[in-house]
Amino acid sequence: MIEPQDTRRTPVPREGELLKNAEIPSAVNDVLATTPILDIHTHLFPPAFGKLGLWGIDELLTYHYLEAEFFRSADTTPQEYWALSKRAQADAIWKTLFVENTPISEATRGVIAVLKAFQLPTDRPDLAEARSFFSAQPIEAHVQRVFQIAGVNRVVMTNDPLDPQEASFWLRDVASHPQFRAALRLDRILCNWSTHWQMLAGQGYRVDEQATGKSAAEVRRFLMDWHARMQPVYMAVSLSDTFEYPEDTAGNRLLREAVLPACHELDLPLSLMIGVRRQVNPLLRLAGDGVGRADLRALENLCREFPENRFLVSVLSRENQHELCVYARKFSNLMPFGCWWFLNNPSIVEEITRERIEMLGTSFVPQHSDARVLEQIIYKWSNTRRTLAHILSERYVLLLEDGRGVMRGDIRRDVTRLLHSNAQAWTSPRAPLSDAPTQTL
Ligand code: HDL
Ligand code: ZN
Repeated sequence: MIEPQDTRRTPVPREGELLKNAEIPSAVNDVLATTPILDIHTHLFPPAFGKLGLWGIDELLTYHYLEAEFFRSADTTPQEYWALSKRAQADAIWKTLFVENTPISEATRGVIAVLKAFQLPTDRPDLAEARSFFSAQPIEAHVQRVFQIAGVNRVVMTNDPLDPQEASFWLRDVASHPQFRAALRLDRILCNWSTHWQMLAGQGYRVDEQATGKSAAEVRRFLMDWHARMQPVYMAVSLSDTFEYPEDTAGNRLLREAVLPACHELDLPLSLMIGVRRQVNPLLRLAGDGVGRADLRALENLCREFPENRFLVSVLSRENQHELCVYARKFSNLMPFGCWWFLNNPSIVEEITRERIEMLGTSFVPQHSDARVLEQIIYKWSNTRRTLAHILSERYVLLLEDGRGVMRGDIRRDVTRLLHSNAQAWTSPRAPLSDAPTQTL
């Protein structure tokens, strides 16, 4: 049982002092509130990428999580909704989910938390005041303010070299931003080779539809070229729930003969995000994806066959979480990360985080925001701190009761590992043989 400490009368213990049971919750909260976060997976872009970087109230409200909820409560069909302007879509979502209904879902409450963070009213019948606030924000200063409120010091983007809109920025040598690091996303190559192989051929890479002959070597050359442009901190792919390895497919051939050797040569992890059922309802567009339980023996085979490669792994099905923890105990080249997408709800985050701590201690990355709109990192990370706070406090009280004292310094080391240094260690070049300083994230 944890008794809340009344901090008004008692001084805050120093880093090296043993904590009493009642001092643990406030120590945990203090440390969580002051530990900078490295957000290892987002869809955010810095201002230099123009309209690819989403921010402001209209983007917050037309988030695909909210669109999915909107279609359940509105008398608007998807076809009618998609014909509306972005502003009209945001107005419709605000009216349906925030005025005519109470915003108590995770995604609706998140928008409320963002408005509150900027001292904006949260109960207005329309968006006039919110719109005038956000439109008055100079974007670079706004980015700094959002990162500061969220307690985030770096984010990793999702960068698709075969997205013509995004590629045009990279090919114009877009300025890098110290708080936004790249991740080289490979879905079009590894999951949709038959649709996209001609894009590489058109750029001068000697590849063919079956990914035979020189194709693997040429895809590896493509990866090296884009590594030079983007300087990614990992490569990544989102895989369906039916992903099998080994299996004789073009994607698996390129995974084995191009991507994993390139990751090893560049000392980069490969992020595998497994369990999506793409477009179960295409009418909902980005909101149309679902989830399926995957066969994680594919992951087991990859970790065993490529012991020199590092795998950053997030799985989408709640039913796959426990086995992911067991695999992480078997393979130290496997780093579980995040409570992804449909799992990023406190009821499930709590269960996943508890079993990870029970089986892995602090050797995992508990969360990523997956933010698509800049200001989402504010609520996604305050929710994570809220969930982590009581789980960690309980662990420390259990440790005390089992016979080992806990100092604030222990908590700081543990929280830093969970929120920053595990991700940092896995996304920075490992120390080279020489003692030359390495570029860190
Ligand atoms: O594939 C991914 O990176 C997923 O996160 C999808 O982008 C998904 O649409 C999403 O935004 N989930 O939160
Ligand atoms: Zn994502």
